[in-house]
Amino acid sequence: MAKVFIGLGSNLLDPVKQLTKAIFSLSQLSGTLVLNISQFYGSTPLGPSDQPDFVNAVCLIETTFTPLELLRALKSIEMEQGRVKKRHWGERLIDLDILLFDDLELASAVLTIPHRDMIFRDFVLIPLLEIAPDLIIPNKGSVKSLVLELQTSYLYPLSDVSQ
Ligand code: ROI
Repeated sequence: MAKVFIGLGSNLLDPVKQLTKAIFSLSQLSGTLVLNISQFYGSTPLGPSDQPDFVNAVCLIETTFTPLELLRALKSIEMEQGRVKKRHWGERLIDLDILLFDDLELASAVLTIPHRDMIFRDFVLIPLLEIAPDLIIPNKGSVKSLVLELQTSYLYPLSDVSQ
């Protein structure tokens, strides 16, 4: 069984519902257990600012899938939920990213682990710190130090999300 951290994000059609639905779908995957879920955070968009705020979270699963099998499973959850990519760095119904897969380091055309941009993103690092305060990211350092290095954070308590 591999321990895998997954980043979740949505900024369309009731984002809280989209994240909740995606986490339920993860729990229904064969050979997969959802072990932990961070709080849901409101987050101003990285990318074009004329789009709704995001809701972001991170969850920890345990799975018998290989990285590529899991990637395929995440893509099919996104498709089932109706993921539509409107524009580059634009709004999305549900986005599921493999952040870390055990201590694996992998760089292929379709999948890079650890996730390439995770170390710069408050909406990944802060939820990750919440559920894995002592985590070390292969070749990138501790989540704690990466959070301290963040220049700015645009996360806010979910109760403030304007819908
Ligand atoms: N911005 C925020 N705040 N949260 C996201 O999950 C997110 N996802 C994206 C882009 C469009 C880059 N911006 C985001 O894919």
